[in-house]
Amino acid sequence: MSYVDEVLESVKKKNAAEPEFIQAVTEVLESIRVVVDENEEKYRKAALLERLVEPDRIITFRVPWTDDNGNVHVQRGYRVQFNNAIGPYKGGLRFHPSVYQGILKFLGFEQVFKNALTTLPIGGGKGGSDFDPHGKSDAEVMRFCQSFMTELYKYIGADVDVPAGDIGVGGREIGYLYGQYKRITTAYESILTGKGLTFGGSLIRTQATGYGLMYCTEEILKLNGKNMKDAVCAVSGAGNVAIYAIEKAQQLGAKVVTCSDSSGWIYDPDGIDVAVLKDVKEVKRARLTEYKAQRPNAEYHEGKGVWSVKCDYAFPCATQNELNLDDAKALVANGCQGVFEGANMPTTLEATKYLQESGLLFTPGKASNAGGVATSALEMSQNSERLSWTAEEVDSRLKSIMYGIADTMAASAEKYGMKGNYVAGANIAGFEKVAEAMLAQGIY
Ligand code: NDP
Ligand code: 2IT
Repeated sequence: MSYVDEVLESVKKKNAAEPEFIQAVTEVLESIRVVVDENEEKYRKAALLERLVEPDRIITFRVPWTDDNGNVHVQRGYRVQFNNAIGPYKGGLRFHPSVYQGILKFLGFEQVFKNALTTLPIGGGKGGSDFDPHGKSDAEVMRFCQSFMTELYKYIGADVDVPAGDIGVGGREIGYLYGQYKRITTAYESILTGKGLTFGGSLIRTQATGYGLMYCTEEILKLNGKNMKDAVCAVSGAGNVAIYAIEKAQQLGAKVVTCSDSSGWIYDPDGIDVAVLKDVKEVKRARLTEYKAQRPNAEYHEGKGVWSVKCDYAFPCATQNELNLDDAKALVANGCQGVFEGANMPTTLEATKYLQESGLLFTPGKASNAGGVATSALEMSQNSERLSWTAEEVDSRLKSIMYGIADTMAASAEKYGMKGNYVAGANIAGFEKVAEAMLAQGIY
């Protein structure tokens, strides 16, 4: 049996209750097969793949918090420190009721390769909790964040592990978490990114994932003789990534006609009004029915449906496995020419395969959404030199990092005879860097 198949089999056996982790590992190992086959003896001797698929450590802890009525609740908190071969662990915190160890292991694993692709010195990690911020008051969210950090602070550090936001964790949560770290330790350190602009945050970090997705897409389209001008786009999600993806797509001349949240979705034939969307989601923290109320021409539908709309390009920006085989078939039938992932692993393995075989352009989240973590690393740089850069400076660095990622994955795919297969290109390029660093540092 090949080395890849042996390790995959063992991962499936050992992690049977963690389907998302198995899915992420399968995608990566399948697409680095060519490189592994070429180096089988060297990698086997160092048990490189076995070490790559096992997190350095997983920390889990109890997070008790009190609601506004005085009732005590207990949540689970986690930090998965996956791999620090190329830099301190770096990756977001997710607060969502679906969070369990398997979700955070898949996200941490993806983060290792994503962070390698940014070219910046950051390793991979992820954390979070099954806490649901929806419908909670600011005071409840604050008490939860304080309790979460009271345990997490022991395991993080500016040169050790630097968390940031993800689903359910934005500027408000990062502020409360940072305040508690400072209160416990008295130290003013760069232990979180995505901080507010008045206390060490970086300009453009809020926009970075969505903007970066569009910069990466621009470059991939350019390599294929296409562009965003007048393209009709479908975006899912209505959170941090989706909002700024829509904003940048419109700046590039496209028309984005959809967005969604966990209750329903919007079709706005005139193009999504970003100012209204920001007011609904960032200020009021309301549902998309509120968007419809402010935009009478738009349609609101309950449930899922974004991928049924006719579009040139699609950008899944909500959550994992939100675009399945049926959705992929609908996109292809409607003439869609490209799917560019803003979320982490939003497309199922079979949908990805179908889209690629149907000749669509397809970029994996670990490449196309790397702008967020890249700008987090730029925030760390600014904190280290105790300076803040202008928005233009950060944006121009973000742009060149994203163009670079697009070019790197295109070149890697081509080098291994898989021209246009950006999934393979991204996984191979990320893997090669991490593998070299791990081999150089001995067995650990
Ligand atoms: P937010 O919490 O800001 O927004 C998430 C959006 O997706 C919301 O509209 C939410 O709807 C929707 N959503 C979440 N879970 C589900 C679900 N199970 N079913 C349907 N809709 C859902 O998160 P982000 O925008 O930050 O993250 C979105 C994706 O991008 C995630 O995959 C994340 O890992 C990834 N990502 C984020 C980065 C960042 O910097 N923030 C960087 C790189 C990737 P509702 O509010 O109703 O729950
Ligand atoms: O998935 C991701 O890359 C993020 N949620 C951002 C992580 C970070 O450290 O900025």
